[in-house]
Amino acid sequence: MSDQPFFGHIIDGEEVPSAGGETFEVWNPWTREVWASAADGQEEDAHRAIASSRRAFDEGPWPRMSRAERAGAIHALADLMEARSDDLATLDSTNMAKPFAQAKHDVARSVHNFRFFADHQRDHTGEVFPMDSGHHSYSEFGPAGVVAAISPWNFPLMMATWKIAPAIAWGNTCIIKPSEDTPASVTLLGRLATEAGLPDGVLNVLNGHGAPAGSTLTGDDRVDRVTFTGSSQTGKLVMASAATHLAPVSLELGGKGANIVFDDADLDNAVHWAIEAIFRNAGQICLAGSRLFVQDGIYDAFMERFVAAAEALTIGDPFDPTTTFSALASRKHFEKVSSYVQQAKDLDGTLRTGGVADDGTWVVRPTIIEGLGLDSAPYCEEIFGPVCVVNRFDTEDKAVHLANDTRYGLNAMLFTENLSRAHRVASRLKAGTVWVNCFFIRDLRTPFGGVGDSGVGREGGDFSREFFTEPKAVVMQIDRG
Ligand code: TXE
Repeated sequence: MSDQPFFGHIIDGEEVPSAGGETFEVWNPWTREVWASAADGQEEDAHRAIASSRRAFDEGPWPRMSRAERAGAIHALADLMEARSDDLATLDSTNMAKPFAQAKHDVARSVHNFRFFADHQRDHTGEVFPMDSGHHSYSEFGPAGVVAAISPWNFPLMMATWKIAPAIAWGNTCIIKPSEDTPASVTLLGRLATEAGLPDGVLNVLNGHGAPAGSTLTGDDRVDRVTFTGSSQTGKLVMASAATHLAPVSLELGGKGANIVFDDADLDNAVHWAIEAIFRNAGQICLAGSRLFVQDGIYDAFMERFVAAAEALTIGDPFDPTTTFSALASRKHFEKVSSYVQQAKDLDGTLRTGGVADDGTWVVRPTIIEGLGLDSAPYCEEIFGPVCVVNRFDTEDKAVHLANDTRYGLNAMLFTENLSRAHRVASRLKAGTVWVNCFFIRDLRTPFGGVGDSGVGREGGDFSREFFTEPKAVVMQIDRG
């Protein structure tokens, strides 16, 4: 028996292996070693998780609790997460080479996800529709049922909690399937849910691969909602699978975010956020500012500082407190990102800095490329790594055209000190979120999601309520005596 950690499924409050004993290896991308194993969920395991969540919804206390009781239980889970925040962050850093300080930041945001949605459902209001006909109507938001949530590996804990928190807050039960690359932190979250006393089956964790674990969940007619974050390609499969039983889907998919820097930008601020937008988490962010457009008048000054700031990032062990940038999350992903860097070179792009670290690690250094064609793959496709493709522009119209000329539309950034321009351009950009003079700042009440290949639907605040509940209209006749 190995003494490596093992991450089982959490079903009905217990951690269990797959019924057939299947497991998969869990890698540490910084050391490039296997450090743990996890249960590899098969159809039978998925059916068991669904049956458990179904039972918890149909017969258990959770959907029938008062809103205040549910909020209290979720806050208790958030308290435990805070107490174990170093452990949760350690698992994400080990599992995907996220610098520890960034992993801690993710845990804090994950805790906030739970606290926010606990309070949001507890304090929500319905609407009243006064009618002229001697009736009045009002809206009511009841839980939808069993939610299947499928999450990716780039923010293992944070993306999972972004789905679990509103799902369970609104009285649903939830099965989360983390990415097979990063099962660790979400499994610990499942253990904490048991410890916090959440009723059995309210939060089940099913470990395993996209198929059969994920696809069994999305295609099962006992599942009432499917929420997914991942690639656009897999998103289409998930939507088709959920359509077989007409389960509503919420899909947050890839991105190729435009970052526009106008001549009148505050240069220090623009450089700071441009670095964050493409090199935080080694660029493995759907919201990355991977297409950078810089206006002619500021181009040279901006690029000089941008390149210098990229070169000043400290590459290293994610647990070294001085590290700001580390390896990519898996060998497969390292190979994908490396191949885009190679394509850029083959296409005669100019590498201003960066490139693949040629030392056997899975590091692609902070990379900045100029001179690529607007139809080239590294410019058009989601690389999902620390690779920024830069172009210059002259007019505001041109910048808007370049930014919008993509299949994606998750987010965009723009930097200007001109107030009118900021509003004008923000409103013309085809994107779910536009950040002006900043990046990555969120208010959980706002809609979050994307346009085009970046997704279907919005989550956040009342948008999450719409998705995770069955809104109902109640029409009453007023007895006028
Ligand atoms: O994604 P997948 P992968 C993009 C990014 C990355 C690429 C591939 O460009 O390089 O996708 O990454 C589960 N039914 N993003 O292969 O396949 C899978 O097990 C149900 C952007 O990791 O989309 C995992 O839990 N589930 C993105 C999750 O889907 C299935 C974040 C994501 O995996 C499934 C991640 C199926 N048929 C990658 N197949 C973002 N938007 O942030 C797979 N899965």
